[in-house]
Amino acid sequence: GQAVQQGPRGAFIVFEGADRAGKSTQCQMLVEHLQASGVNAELWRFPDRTTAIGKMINSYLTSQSEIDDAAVHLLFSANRWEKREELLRKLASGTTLVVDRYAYSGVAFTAAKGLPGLDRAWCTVPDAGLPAPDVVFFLSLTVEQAAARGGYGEERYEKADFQRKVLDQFQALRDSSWRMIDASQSIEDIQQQLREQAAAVVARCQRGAAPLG
Ligand code: DGP
Ligand code: NA
Ligand code: NA
Repeated sequence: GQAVQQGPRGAFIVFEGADRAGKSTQCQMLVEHLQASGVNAELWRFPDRTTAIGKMINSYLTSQSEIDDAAVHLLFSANRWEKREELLRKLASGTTLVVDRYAYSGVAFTAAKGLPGLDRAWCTVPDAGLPAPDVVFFLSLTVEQAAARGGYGEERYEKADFQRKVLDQFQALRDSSWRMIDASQSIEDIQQQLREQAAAVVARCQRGAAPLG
């Protein structure tokens, strides 16, 4: 149903970056900090592997299944669309959402494949109309720095050459909502910067920010 807003809405905070940049750790810490500060906040992530569509995505990422590249792109997007109403409802009811990846990953990871027809313009279309975040924290880390941290995991996209292409795609997607965070700093230093910037965004929403684009 239609989201009915009664008080100030929550902030829609997205984390983006290549694999191994530390997004999940920082998201978790930020949500716990917000909650401890009295902010009603929840941690979300995309892909959400718990839904029927998310289970197909999980099977693809762990190489238990092969799915056509265009088709899996649409599944990742559908996984965001299927959460749209709940996302809007939560924000309208005053809950701040800290979201580990969103549509920027959707475009970057498919466009990085460099397949004919699946360029950035094509990749962007299915996500058009999803709510735009208030802020995107981009955790910036080179492939060499990620490798120095112990490297990548076993999932489909976790290869240095591919991650380099993903980073190139992310560069092209950067917009005015992005805040670049140097992810080579210590966990504590990164978290401190995130807390300061997140507090400003949450305060802006509490004062009555513009509706979500
Ligand atoms: P994560 O659970 O955040 O580690 O993400 C799993 C992997 O899926 C990771 O390599 C990033 C990639 N990914 C996240 N969102 C999308 C998307 O919308 N499309 C594609 N193609 N890949 C995505
Ligand atoms: Na990953
Ligand atoms: Na994800």
